[in-house]
Amino acid sequence: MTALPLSTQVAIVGAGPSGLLLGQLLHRAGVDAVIIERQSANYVLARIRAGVLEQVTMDLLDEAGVGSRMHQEGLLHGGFDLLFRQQRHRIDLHGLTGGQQVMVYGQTEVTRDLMQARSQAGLPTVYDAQEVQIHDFDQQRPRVSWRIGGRQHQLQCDFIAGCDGFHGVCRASVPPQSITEYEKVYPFGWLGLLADTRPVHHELIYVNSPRGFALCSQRSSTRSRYYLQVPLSDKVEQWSDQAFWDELRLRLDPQAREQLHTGPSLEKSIAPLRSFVAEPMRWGRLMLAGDAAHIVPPTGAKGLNLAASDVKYLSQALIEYYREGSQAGIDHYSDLCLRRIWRAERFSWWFTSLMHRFPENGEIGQKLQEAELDYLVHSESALRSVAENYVGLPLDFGLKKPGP
Ligand code: RFL
Ligand code: PHB
Repeated sequence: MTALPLSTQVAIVGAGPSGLLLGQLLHRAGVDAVIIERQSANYVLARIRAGVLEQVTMDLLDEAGVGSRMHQEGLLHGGFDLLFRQQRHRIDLHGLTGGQQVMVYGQTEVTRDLMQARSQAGLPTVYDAQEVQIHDFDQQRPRVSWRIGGRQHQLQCDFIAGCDGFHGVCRASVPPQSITEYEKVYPFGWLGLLADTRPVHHELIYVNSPRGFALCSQRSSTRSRYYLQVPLSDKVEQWSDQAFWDELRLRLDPQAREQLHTGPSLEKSIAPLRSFVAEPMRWGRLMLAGDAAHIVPPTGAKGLNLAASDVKYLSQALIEYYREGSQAGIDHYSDLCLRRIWRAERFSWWFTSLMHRFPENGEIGQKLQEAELDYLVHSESALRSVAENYVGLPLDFGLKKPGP
């Protein structure tokens, strides 16, 4: 293992996709960084999460020099299906957006590619760090400390990048009076199942059924990922594989039901759904990126993509600081990110509201949802709006001034 320096330019807390991608972009620009992660590398790789990458994220992975396996093994999708009232309607992303597509390539694989590039370059990463704490980020020389076994460690730096996810230590270390948090917790979760079975369809199917939402996704032509809306009180142990497949079948249309291939699960877990934003995303020399600063419900497939765009803006700001001695990018970082984040928050909230069952909204809520779905699939403008949000906003969106 590479010897750990006592000081670095950027200390990155968290080795999820945000932290690893930031480390890689900084390395390619000659900026030094150390990553400190509380879990083991294998634990991080075992988490099954996102599956859909926007063009902006693909471009960023290319820029970081880690895109080649994604291009070989990932699946480009030019559309997806919406299923309601037993009928499927294709959203032609490619046609509606002037040729844009999304890439189906799992977060696990993105993380694996980034970890491999980092270890090949011999860059310092600390795994299994306990009691990680950040200090003095309102002063010139912040520090990060942690313990491994019985030994205490400390790293001095110019900046701390808080890439430690929703439950991390970085956002929690900011004085509460300096931060505003906006939050909505949804009254249900997603039960996910991964299996080595042929996907039911060559594109994704988002399902609004009387029994609740379902999603048919995939990781490859032989590996499927499915989700079911379940009450928050459900425990994963209550759901046998058979019970999952039976319930999924009940939420599909007759054709999909017939084509569904079932098999033993490789992984099964329940994720709660929330919308969350912390403002601002920078205090002194601490900058937050990714899930540390914001969460979207996964319906719009935006979480990992937002993390990637934060990291793009943050790496640019830090590189500008070291190359040109300019603080401007650091000063604008939070505002630049937040405009794009709120747009993605709105879309993810809207798509979640459209596709899930909300019994607490009563019969009128149900009727209004049905009317909105009906309008959507019969209006080219409405379809175009969904498509342009799903494929993602351009990176310079935050730079453009809001209109009059
Ligand atoms: P992560 O991935 O949570 O990584 C944070 C890392 O920080 C570590 N950590 C600490 N390290 C040191 N000290 C501490 N005190 C620490 N506390 C935590 C953690 O161990 C971890 O390794 O955040 P990051 O890097 O910002 O990445 C964000 C993405 O993981 C997330 O937004 C996406 O997975 C969201 N998401 C999706 N996003 C998409 O763009 N497209 C999708 O299709 C998509 N599908 C999903 C999703 C998330 C889901 N779940 C489980 C919430 C589907 C699901 C079901
Ligand atoms: C996934 O494959 O995990 C996935 C795909 C699309 C979403 C959410 C999750 O909207």
